[in-house]
Amino acid sequence: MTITTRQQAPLGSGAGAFLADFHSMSTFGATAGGGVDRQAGTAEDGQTRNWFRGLAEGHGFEVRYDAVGNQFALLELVPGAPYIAMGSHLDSQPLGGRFDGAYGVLAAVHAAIRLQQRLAAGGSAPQFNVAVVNWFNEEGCRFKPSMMGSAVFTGKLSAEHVLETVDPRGTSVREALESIGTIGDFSLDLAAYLEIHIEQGRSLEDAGLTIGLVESTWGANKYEFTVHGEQAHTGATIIADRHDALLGASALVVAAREIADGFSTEEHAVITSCGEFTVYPNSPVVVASRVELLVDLRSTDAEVLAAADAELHRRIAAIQQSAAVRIEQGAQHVWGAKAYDKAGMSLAAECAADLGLSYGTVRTLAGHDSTNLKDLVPTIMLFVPSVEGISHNEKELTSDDDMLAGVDLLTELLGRVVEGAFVAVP
Ligand code: HGY
Ligand code: MN
Ligand code: MN
Repeated sequence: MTITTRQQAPLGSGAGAFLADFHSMSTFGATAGGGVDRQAGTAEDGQTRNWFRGLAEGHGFEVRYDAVGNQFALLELVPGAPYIAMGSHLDSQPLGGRFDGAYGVLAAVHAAIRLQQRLAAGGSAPQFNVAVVNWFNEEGCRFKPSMMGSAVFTGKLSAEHVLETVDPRGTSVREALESIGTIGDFSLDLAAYLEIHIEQGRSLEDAGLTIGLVESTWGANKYEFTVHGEQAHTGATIIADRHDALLGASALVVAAREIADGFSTEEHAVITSCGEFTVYPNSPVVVASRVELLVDLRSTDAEVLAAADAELHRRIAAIQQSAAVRIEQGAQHVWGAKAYDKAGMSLAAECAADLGLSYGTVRTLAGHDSTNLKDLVPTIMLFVPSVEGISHNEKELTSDDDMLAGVDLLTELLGRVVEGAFVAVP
């Protein structure tokens, strides 16, 4: 891996250590295609968590876990004071990229280490403690819903419900966390939250910017549907007698795309997809009895999203008739199009300007742990560019220079936040 220097942050500021750690971290669950596969609560997730624990403990942090496996690396600077937390997630999608989430956790711990070194060298007095958090199961692939650990932390889901949630093989979150030994009873007194993440889109790259200041989330509605049909012989059953669950489910997938095309305006796009689709019994000679699928709808505008959602439900009623199936709606996971803290964005902009980094405002299409945290405490969300916007893909890439610029910015921002520039000590 090559280490490049930039004018704003010459080597010696820990750039080499960051890149070496990023390289080491990326070996856990490494895939042949250059990505990682470490779904929440798997052995590979456990290995990455243990590695992160060793890194943090090696720098004098204390590592603790809460009831749903959120991992906290604590740097106590002011005994008894609340914490400024920074973090993201170390779990990945199946055949995911090396940067999604993991970059943010590593950037956060390096920012905290740099702050620790600055404070040891003298300077201003901190008013807060610092925690680096690896939130459990942000990705939501093995266990649904996504952003699970941060949802419990912010009171949106109960720990009991989450611990009983099972993966497709029937293993519960509790069993998975116990098997990797990362479950505890810690709770954190939190004052503010900072997160840095790769953009996972192409707007920063297209604009030639290094830093995105996230001004708001897109709204998202994710639905689990089960299409019920009746198992039959694919050859011997006449069409009129069929209740083909696969036909109904396919119509639903096509309807979702048509809704995205039909409801997007120049101002407010609608994005829909179906990323999970399971056919039963999935035999070449059997008309499907059941299909389980997950459809998501997203938009920047709450009214547009509501209109798209209403249309989806109209289409479902029509598909039930035309395909002679029954469509049942199960769990849903919804978050709103909501703004991040404006004062936090201004503070991050000041820091970026002082470091000579180019920046602009962006909205986040993807959900992040900060999507939950911002509803609990003042939150600042930052992006660095993704090459060609590729994400949830082994080819996901962010340049070394951009990663290092993000660590520099997070360090600067953390230093000011810990001095009281964002939130006051209660
Ligand atoms: O955007 C998502 O759906 C995921 O939670 N990151
Ligand atoms: Mn992520
Ligand atoms: Mn992701």
